[in-house]
Amino acid sequence: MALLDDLRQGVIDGNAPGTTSLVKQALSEGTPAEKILNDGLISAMAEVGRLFEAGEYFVPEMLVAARAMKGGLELLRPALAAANVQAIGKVVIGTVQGDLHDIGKNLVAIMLEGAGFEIVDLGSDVSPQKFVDAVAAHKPQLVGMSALLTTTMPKMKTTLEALNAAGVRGNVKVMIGGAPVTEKYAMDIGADFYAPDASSAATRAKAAVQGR
Ligand code: B1M
Repeated sequence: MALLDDLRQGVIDGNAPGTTSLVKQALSEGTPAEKILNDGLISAMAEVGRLFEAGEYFVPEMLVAARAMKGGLELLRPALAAANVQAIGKVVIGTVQGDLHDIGKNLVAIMLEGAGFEIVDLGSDVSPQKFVDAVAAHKPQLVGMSALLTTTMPKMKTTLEALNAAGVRGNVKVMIGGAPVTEKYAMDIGADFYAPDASSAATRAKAAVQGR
């Protein structure tokens, strides 16, 4: 569809005003939010990653593309989180220490919100101690950790160890995810489960807190 192609290109080009106006247009034309997200925004970020790997894009280009994507994502938030169901539990979520990538984590938070979770979003670059403090303060049923860098994945293990050391690990289920993370890694470090994307994160989180 031409409009979603233009939207995808707008994100790749880092055109934030163009991205927001095309998302608004797509929504007003009745395009489903999931389609705008997948075919426009997410698909664009995959291309940005490819351009970065190919040496055609550098950090500044990734950054402006990410800003454009975030603006579009905010407009989709109400439609994506529209389930409007009663709270089924609380999640403390964050991107692990040393890692600034927060778009995927934000998307997971939106889908969890849509599945009925109350969200405590700690942001990005979250230290193990900050996760521990948030679990103690908010008493969630679930902790979600995101990592996009192979170099920051080990912080997931460190955070699990910190939760253990603080004596709060037994009170929560821990879900992990992010592009380099795998099911096997989740099992190896002692997380409860892994989710490959935002919608499966919501389904699996719901099943985990409801004991299914
Ligand atoms: Co960076 N970056 N980046 N970057 N960046 C990647 C991740 C990279 C794959 C690019 C590449 O080389 N192709 C590469 C990592 C290589 C590796 O370690 N394997 C990389 C690199 C190297 C870097 C720097 C080191 C670059 C540098 O400085 N030389 C640097 C690191 C900074 C740091 O964090 N300390 C860096 C910086 C940045 C920006 C700041 C410029 C920007 C981030 C802006 C922001 O997030 N606010 C950025 C971006 C935008 C990317 C790419 C292009 C896009 C990431 C993204 O938003 N994807 C990325 C390339 C790529 O992924 N193709 C790349 C869209 C998002 C919707 O998908 O985050 O995968 P994703 O989330 C998905 C799933 O993974 C899953 O669900 C989400 C939705 O379906 N998921 C979860 C995510 N978290 C989950 C948690 C869960 C469950 C599922 O449970 C809790």
